[in-house]
Amino acid sequence: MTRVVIIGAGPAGMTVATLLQRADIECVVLELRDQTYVHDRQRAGVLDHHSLSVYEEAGIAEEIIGDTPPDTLQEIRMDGESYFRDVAAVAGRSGRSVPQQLVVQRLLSIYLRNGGDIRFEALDVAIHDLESDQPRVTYRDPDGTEHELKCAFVAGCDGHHGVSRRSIPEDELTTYSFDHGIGWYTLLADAPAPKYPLLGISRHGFAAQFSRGPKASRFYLQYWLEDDPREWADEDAWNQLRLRLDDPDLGGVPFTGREIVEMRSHVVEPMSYGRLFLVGDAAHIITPMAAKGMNLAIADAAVLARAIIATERDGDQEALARYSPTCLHRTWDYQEFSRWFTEMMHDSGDDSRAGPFRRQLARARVKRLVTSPTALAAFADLMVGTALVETDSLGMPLSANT
Ligand code: FAS
Repeated sequence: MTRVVIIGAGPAGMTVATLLQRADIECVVLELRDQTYVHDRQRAGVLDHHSLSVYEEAGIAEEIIGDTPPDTLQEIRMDGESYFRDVAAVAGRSGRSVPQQLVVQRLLSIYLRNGGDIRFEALDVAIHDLESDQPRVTYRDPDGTEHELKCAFVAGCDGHHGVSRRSIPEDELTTYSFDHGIGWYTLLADAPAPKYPLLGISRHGFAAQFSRGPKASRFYLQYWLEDDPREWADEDAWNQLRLRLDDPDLGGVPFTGREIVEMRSHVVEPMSYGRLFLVGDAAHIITPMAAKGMNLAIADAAVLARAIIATERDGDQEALARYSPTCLHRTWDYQEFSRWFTEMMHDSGDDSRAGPFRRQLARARVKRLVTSPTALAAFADLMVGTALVETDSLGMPLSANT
């Protein structure tokens, strides 16, 4: 019998599937969309050090990373000045700028190469009998044939709009959400990648430029929610990028991708119900400011895979009971960091919302970050990716600082 049904083939789903496959635990992945969609969907762009260690432990890091060099410096541009921070050197470890679609493509190819079972275009997925020790998952394939899978565990890796979280009775969940009141207009272009990840603070608002491979860049432009940047002419968007990144020669090529990301944060507790475990965006949404979305999904996936392996191999039920508190400990740590970073980078530019006093506070934070080694060390530790803190089933860190 299939031991684990995994719903969703994003970074969370494909990480759980690949780790369980390498432990010979039989699993099936059900994905709503077709293979091309999953293969080509562009989102995040950074694997932090902890995510790399998850793939190293599984012996697949080389294939996931490919020839991407370690991340080193980051550049902040403010008032015509450039500040470089070598977060990798300060933290003594580094991440890699591997685009999310490459991470998913490579996990998929490892999983399929080793005979993994994945069913694309699985429609109307529904989860049943979650309180029993043998939940069932039903779905329909594109020609209408109904299917039912019995299993021991369900991994809900189907993102924020998936079916898994909605399968849990509402009164069993506590939902936390926060609206940052801003959005990012994200733009892809075949514009040469910046030498280092670039963040721009200006009176016109925040902007950023990240590599998406040697010949492509992903740009982020802050916008206010009453505006719709999709109505902007490309040249207006380029003008804003030139102004905010302080680079008059930038761009002028057509954009190849446009998306808006409204900055909302969202966490549900607990991240498990009966035999269903919520993983990644199915349980939490985080602003892309600190590039933690994909990395939280991979961290959850690793904790769940380890717990299922411990249960299946050693009958250790405790591991699964610690899944939700351990992942929530990390989620709230990164939510706090992302809010701190989002506030600093957005309030220090245009003060039309935060007001002049908060603008000065945010600028003081930037100046502390680029002048105080202690502040930079604390920032680098979180930015590069902290080691996982295991907690007990009540959420208390098992190795709290004494
Ligand atoms: P995903 O959403 O990636 O994957 C869920 C999968 O489940 C999808 O393949 C979906 O098709 C499938 N699915 C959904 N419903 C289903 C159902 N009912 N049945 C079966 N399958 C179902 N993070 C960053 O750090 N930097 C960024 O630049 C960045 N940009 C982003 C841009 C956008 C537009 C979005 C939405 C997110 C972005 N993120 C970014 C965050 C992103 O990286 C997520 O955190 C990451 O994709 C989470 O991975 P998963 O939890 O696997 O969910």
